[in-house]
Amino acid sequence: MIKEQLETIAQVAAQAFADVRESSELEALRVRFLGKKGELTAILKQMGKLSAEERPVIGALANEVRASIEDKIAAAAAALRERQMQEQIAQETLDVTMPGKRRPIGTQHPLSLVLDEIQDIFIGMGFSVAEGPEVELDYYNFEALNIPKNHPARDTQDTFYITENVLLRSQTSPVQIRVMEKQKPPIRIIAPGRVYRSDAIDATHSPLFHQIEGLVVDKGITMADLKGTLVTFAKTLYGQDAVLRFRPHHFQFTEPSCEMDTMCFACHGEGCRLCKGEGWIELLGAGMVHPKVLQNGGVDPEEYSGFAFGMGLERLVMRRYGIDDMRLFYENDLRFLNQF
Ligand code: 2U9
Repeated sequence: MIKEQLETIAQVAAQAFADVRESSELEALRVRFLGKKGELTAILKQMGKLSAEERPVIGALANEVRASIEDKIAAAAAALRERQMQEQIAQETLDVTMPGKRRPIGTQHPLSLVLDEIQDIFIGMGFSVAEGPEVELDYYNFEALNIPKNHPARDTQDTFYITENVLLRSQTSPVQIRVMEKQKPPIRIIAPGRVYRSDAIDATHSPLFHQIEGLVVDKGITMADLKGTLVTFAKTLYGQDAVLRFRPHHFQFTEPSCEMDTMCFACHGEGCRLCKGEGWIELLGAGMVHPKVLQNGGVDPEEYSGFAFGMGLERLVMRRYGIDDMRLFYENDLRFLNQF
């Protein structure tokens, strides 16, 4: 009777271990046959009822069945491990012939591209880059620049006022005033950055745009230094064959003042759509720093002189790449940005 039970268990076990798919399944089978309440364990508990001559025979058979079940457990465990490893290898197999997943990499924004180029040119001429607050005091943005309260020049650039005396800077010139206050001449800096004017946004106007201004203050600085520096800048940016001219102009914070134009690269002065028929394209404004402005910066105009300049970055970049709508710079349309 026990003998048949043992043989049955051996067959059932052989069947059961044939297609073990999961280690949890294997553990369940081990418990089912060899566990405390296992089927083989249950039979072994009946050994006590056997006769003295039967016990060794059944005992040997029982050990055989146990050993065969343990072998099957070990074999099934090894098979499970092997299969899991194969699955893992299959999963991790890297088919090096597969084309790589091209990670979309960012590009430099066109404004940053040209700003870096312009900064490198001036750094190459010994300038350093100065920065300052975009939320500025009315004093630094206007009064220190010889634009007193209720001066008409204030209206030309309608300003974002936060309070009576706090505003969003409408040009980066306040940075230069702050530098003059802190640093004695010689001073040779450029001040790039965001500026704000409450213009309605359209293809050529934006309430936020970027400027690069510059300032040189030292003993004996003349208009010749201004022209030499700005011609060198323009010819480095646009090529040695760029044709440039200076036109008299007026700014509150420089005297004398001028604007510098380059001959239109498209029509070579004939006049076309790009230069609005002028034949010339305005690049920047400049001038000798007004003595009052030097004083406001704590610099003695009797001992020192200086020149300053300013340019709008967006306009330069639009001309460089033939972009006719400055809103493209701010709308983050990847179809536009990925071209750079
Ligand atoms: C100090 C003294 C003088 C900065 C200057 C310009 C001329 C100029 C325009 C360029 C295009 C503004 O964005 S724009 O419309 N700026 O033409 N800016 S001179 O003069 C200074 C600045 C600081 C202490």
